[in-house]
Amino acid sequence: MSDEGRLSRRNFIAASTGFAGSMVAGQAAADSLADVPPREDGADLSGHSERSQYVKIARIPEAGPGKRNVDPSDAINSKAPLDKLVGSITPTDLHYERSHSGAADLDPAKHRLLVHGMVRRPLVLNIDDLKAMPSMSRTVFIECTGNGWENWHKADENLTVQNTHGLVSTNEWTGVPLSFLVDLVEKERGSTWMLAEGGDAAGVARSIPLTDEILNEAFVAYGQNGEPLRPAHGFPMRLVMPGFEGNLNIKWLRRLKFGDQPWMTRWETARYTQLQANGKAIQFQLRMDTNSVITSPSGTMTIKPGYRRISGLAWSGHGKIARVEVSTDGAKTWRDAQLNLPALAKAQTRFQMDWVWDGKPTKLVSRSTDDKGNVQPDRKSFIAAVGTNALFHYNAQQTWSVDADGRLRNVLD
Ligand SMILES: Nc1nc2c(c(=O)[nH]1)N[C@H]1C(S)=C(S)[C@@H](COP(=O)(O)O)O[C@H]1N2
Ligand SMILES: [Mo]
Repeated sequence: MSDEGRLSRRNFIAASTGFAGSMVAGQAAADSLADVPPREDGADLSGHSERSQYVKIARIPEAGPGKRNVDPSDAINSKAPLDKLVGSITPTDLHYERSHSGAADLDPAKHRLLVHGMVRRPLVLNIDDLKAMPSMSRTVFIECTGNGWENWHKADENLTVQNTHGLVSTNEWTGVPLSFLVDLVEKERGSTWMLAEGGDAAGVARSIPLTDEILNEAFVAYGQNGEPLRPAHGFPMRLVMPGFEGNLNIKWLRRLKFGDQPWMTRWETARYTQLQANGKAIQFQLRMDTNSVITSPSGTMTIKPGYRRISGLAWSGHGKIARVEVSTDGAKTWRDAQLNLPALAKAQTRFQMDWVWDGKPTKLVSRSTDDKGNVQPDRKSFIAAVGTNALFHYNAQQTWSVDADGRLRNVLD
């Protein structure tokens, strides 16, 4: 065991048997089950299982930055409860959702995918055609470019980590590699762009540059965490674009068109462009940057002095998470957190660290580094570089303040 592990065990035992902790771990009264509740009868077996009645966990629909507690019919996205999740996989029904015109439930028997444009053999495929092709499975995060948009200008101190960071999730997706489809339709060499279009009313369509990375890694998914996609996530088929902005992961996929230049759809001209400090906008800022957040303890939670475990999630659209550092003194000093391995490329990685809180007001911050050397920026340098006109791709370090009563709040730094 590492020194850190040994330290952690000593702290845990000291805290739980002593003065400080909220924990109940203790020496067993006797060599018997006296302290352990009796066995209980079970419910009837069923077609599928529900969460425990003791577990309250749900997404929250929101209507945009600062627009909380809205009627679900006004919601534009529904955020994942990061504060209540453990490990690195998001349960399917809690994967965040962003749908521009609701969640269509398409009939797979009628659904078709057209693959055409600069190809020698245009094809129309149905779901059975896709399932007959060689498949791959990959665990990746999908993140909306709007994730973090709550904190561009000010920090509402009553936000939870679900409010600030709930537009990212990690699932295992199964489907057909884009490279297989490209070969199948015999894409022409001169085609360097691909249009992906959805079959929902919003008509979301994006131009995607066919870099080697994208040709090697993108896929058309029909499976999600071992079952068919859920309607909210694009049933019966969606594009998965590991590491790139959520909006490119086109749901209810009905068309892939190959060409030699971008189509300049309204989704990449009017929308999903980034207004810079100088008033000019950036187009096609497609990569999701290195990011992390402490999920426990986090905004609105209350802690007691003594031993506790800090835990959170880190991710990068560039590759694997190589390191996460945590500061418990407002970014003055940092310690390396432990990463729950394996850290998969372009997937969320859980980190944890032990901490003994002395009861004095302080600030908790995390900072991630990926295997390409990208370091998550602090807020001051991030804003200095990007300005505050922007809306998307916020990846500055998240700070939670802890006041003397142990209450955590969302603060800018
Ligand atoms: N057809 C279609 N595809 C879409 C969208 C949409 O509204 N329609 N939303 C996009 C956006 S903005 C994001 S962030 C992701 C969200 O995927 P999820 O809902 O599975 O989390 O899907 C993208 N693909
Ligand atoms: Mo998004």
